[in-house]
Amino acid sequence: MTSQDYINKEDKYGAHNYHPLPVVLEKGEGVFVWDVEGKKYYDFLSAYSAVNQGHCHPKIIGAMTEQAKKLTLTSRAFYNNVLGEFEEYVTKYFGYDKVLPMNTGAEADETALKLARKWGYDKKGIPEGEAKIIVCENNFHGRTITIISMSTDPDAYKGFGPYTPGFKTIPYNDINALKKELEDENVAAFLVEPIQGEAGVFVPENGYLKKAFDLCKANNVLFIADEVQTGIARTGKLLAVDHEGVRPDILILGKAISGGAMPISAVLADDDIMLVIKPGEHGSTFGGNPLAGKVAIAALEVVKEEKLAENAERMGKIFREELSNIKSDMVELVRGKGLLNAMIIKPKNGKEAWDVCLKLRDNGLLAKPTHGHIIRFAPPLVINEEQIRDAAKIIKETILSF
Ligand code: IF1
Repeated sequence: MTSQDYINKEDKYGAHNYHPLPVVLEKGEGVFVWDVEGKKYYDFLSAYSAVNQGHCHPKIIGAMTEQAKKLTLTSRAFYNNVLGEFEEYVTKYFGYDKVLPMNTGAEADETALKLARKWGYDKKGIPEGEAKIIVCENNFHGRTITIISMSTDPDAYKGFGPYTPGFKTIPYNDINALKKELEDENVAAFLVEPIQGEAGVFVPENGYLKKAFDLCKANNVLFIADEVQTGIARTGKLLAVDHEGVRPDILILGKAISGGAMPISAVLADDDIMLVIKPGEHGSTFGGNPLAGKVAIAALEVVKEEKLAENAERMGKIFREELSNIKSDMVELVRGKGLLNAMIIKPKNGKEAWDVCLKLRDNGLLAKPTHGHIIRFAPPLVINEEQIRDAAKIIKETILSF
């Protein structure tokens, strides 16, 4: 079968809820992926920052294979010998009392919303059913109906109403707007991405997260960081909030907590927040399964052992430096932190970001535009200097070919 055969099959039998770049992958190793014709590519998306440790990392796959032969799932109806080990490991790793394990990022965000509302009623004394949660414009927290109810992107919410109430939207990176909304006694929490990924890698001004956190504390409001995309060393620190020394009241993790081996997400908080959810009030069939536990421990060990945060910091600097040397009127600007970067493309002769990504594919590098004119560049954090410079060269030559 050729790539087109695979594409046709997906088109015929699969829902049309995506518009993928036309490339059909069948193998991944480290920073590279291969298509069904054997062509090799640099993966500069890393499954939206889920494959930070590199494709099919031997340590992660080894842990997965070993556990898969023993016990994959018990459900939470019973205990198992892995969940406690994972819970101790991950809470000590990030410095929280407790963790609530889920599967996808959206489920973790939903869990955080439920925790915040329940905390608002039980601990802050907000009248039942009146809790408000503040979110930012251009946010992306997942695809469930409650999460798209918080979205300002019509592509995310149009046609899916009625929407979940109880959310207030403010501009990102605007402390005064937050300050004003916090005057409302019924606000339980502020949910924010430390860097807005989907919006196009918007890095807020230095100090924004710290000021926001301090304002929340001054108003007895929970600060919730969605680090599903920015966490796990992607921005050059273990967490993006670490750049400002902020410790969120609720921390949301997903994606690379499993190294891309399987869906694993987690919500971390201290006892005074986490224990407002009582037995039987929340959960999921696969949440905290033994296979996920072993995979997550291995994936997090790799981050430390291979110093992926430090590497992301160093390689990110080299990458932005290389890209800033591209002399082309197609490149409006390059921005990012660590190895979460984006290039804003100015259309030229009718060619835009999508066309650049098609040409990048032909030249052996995979990336995908977001919001039409922004190309996100996010390789696995295991990338080395020779590879990052080689990739930058491909990007430069591709841009200059227009
Ligand atoms: C798709 C976007 C990125 C996330 C943050 C929660 C979630 C995500 C900050 C939900 C997920 C994914 C979803 C994926 C593409 C990708 C994405 F383009 F959709 F917006 F990364 F920017 N919080 N982001 O980024 O996690 O439920 O997906 O596990 O929907 O195509 P999930």
